[in-house]
Amino acid sequence: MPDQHSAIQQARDRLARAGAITVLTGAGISADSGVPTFRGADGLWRNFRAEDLATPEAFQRDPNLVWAWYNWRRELIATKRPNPAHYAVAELERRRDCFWLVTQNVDGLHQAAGSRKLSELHGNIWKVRCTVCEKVTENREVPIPIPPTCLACGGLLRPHIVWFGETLNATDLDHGMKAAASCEVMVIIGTSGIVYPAASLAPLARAAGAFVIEINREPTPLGGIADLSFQGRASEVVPVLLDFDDRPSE
Ligand code: BJW
Ligand code: ZN
Repeated sequence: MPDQHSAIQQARDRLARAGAITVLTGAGISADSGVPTFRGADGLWRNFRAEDLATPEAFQRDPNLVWAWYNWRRELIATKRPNPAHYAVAELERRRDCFWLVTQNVDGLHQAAGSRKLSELHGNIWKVRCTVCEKVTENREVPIPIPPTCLACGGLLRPHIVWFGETLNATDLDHGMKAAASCEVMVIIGTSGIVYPAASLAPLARAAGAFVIEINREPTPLGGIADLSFQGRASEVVPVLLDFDDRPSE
């Protein structure tokens, strides 16, 4: 691994020369905005069991409990704002014709920062879906009355989120896979890289010849396939890396 200064230079250079860039983000990019991650010392799974709250079986068993948890998270996220890493990613999109953001996050902070070309692989906490007619609607009520019901058919609403054991939206996953397989540089920010199929996008990009840059506060399994790994806070490292000169160097 090169020293920090030349690694930054190398990353910027690769980004400046890349025709197509794909960014993959996870909960770590929103951690500096105050949104809890899932794993790790302060992660949600420290105090809550995923099996009790983030599976279709849990919702079937006790929808009100699951909704109470989502209300708590909606209340928390509603007070949070994008941080410099979200803004840097949005700025990169504006400067590039061939750009795609694949996020596992459900908090909507990328859109709040201005990102538009994105796939939300795991859904969005500000959308609800009817369990009967399957209509998806935006819903920003905080708290949402429990149990929430569909205005169209009266059915029970659920969060429009991909829980464990559920398949991802085929269009979003397809778009994410194509963006991974066709990019020249992939930038991975703040994901533990253990939840599939999202975790397979980095090796997919690498196998297709992409240069892979990882930014994370801690080492992850994805470090093994990254060409450059930066250990640090997303809000500090990402703006530095993405602040490159667009003119390609000789
Ligand atoms: C910072 C930082 C700072 C912190 N700066 N960095 C193949 C093999 C094995 C298992 C499977 C497989 N295929 C499917 C599975 C099963 C399962 C799975 O992957 N399980 C693994 C846990 C092993 N996958 C699924 O069930 C998926 N469905 C599917 O594949 O369907 C077909 C199928 C089903 C069953 C079997 C086989 C096939 C669906 C996955 C849905 C994930 N949903 C959640 C939603 C939770 C509820 C909610 O949000 O309301 O999505 S789980 C949770 O994890 C959430 C996240 O998007 C996702 C990823 O987490 P992420 O973003 O990486 O966060 P963390 O917390 O893990 O990591 C944060 C990182 O940030 C850390 O590295 C920190 O160091 C770092 N960090 N501060 C920079 N300031
Ligand atoms: Zn309905």
